[in-house]
Amino acid sequence: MSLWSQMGLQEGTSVLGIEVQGLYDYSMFIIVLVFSFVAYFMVKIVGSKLIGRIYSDNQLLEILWTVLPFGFLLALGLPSIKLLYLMDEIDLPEASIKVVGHQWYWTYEYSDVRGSSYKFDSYMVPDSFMEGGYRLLEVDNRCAVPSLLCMRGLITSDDVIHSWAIPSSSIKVDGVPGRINQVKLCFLRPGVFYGQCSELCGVNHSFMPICVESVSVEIYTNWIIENHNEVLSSMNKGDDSWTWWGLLAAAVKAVGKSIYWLGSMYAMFLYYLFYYSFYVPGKFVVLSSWGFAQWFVASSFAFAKWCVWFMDSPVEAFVYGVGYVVGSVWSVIVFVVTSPVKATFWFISSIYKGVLSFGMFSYSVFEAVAHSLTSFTDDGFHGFVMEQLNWNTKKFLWIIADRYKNG
Ligand SMILES: [Cu+2]
Repeated sequence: MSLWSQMGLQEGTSVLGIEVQGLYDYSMFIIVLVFSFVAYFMVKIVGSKLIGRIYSDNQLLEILWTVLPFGFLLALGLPSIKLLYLMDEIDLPEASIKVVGHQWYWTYEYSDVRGSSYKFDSYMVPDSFMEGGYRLLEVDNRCAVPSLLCMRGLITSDDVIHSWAIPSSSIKVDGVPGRINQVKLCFLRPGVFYGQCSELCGVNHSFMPICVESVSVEIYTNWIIENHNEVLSSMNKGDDSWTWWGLLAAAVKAVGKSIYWLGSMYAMFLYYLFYYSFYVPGKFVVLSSWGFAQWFVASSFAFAKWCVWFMDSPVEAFVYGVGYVVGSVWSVIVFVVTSPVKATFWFISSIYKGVLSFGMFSYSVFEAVAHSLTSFTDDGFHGFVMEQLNWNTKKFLWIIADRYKNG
């Protein structure tokens, strides 16, 4: 959940949440770099009397300030579009949780798990009943979901439009009367996650919070079978005392921190510029041109050997060299003259192959760069999550099968 003086997004609690957090940090990274760069040059140019000499009719500068923003926009847009489409992805859910918005509370209905249909209302806990916990966020009955199990949320409304939102998991789905919207619910860890109704729905719009409790698959499955209510866990109250000295120290710390972060961001920018402009394509070039490199090394070695021979006995080596070159040229001429069709075919096919491999090469480089640009979590993390999901799905089905094997 959000806390006082929080600058960034909330810590992601689903794969999508982490990806969106990554996109936010990445976007802020680019935006702060561009903003500080432009601000610096604005101040510099406004205070200078010699701008005409450097900046007027500077063709290179004009090309640069057209091409660079284009690249930045592309770098901002591509990952954003990718995540936008990933948000609509449901995958294969194990069960559904129906969420119905009312004026002004939520109803959760668990009716997809075999043999159990369970429904309860979730109201905000008013101040007069609060015993610790978070004001305006705590509810009497939390929506229980399993962690690391793929679930589907079906969101609708009974009266006006509401919106079911959990920022830390990048979930925000409108509950529209007469329609059912779906969303993937897959929390990465057990915990309590908060949200609020995000579509203005009347006077008590601010007082219908969303509180999701993510529990382990075993607990969830047994709970849904038994239809037991979860007990509100007591929470610690935050310390909210402050002094002027503390405020001053915090301000000094914040200024120091911003200077430090700005410096490290420029260093990081240069690192990534090098990484994506040279390292990624360079690595690909080295790997793909291995065959050519082998041929080149072998030829160089042969040539060096010939050079040594030439120093030893120049006449013999020279005659051999001339003979070799003439022989090679002669064999090409003989090949072209004796079988012109074959030679033409070979020539055209080599050009075709060359163009094709160049195209493939450019495409692979583009793909490699695009993939590393648009993914904020690594493949190892995805593999780990998939492994856990598979294992939890098995557990979920085992527990249900075990409970119902005797009818
Ligand atoms: Cu609302």
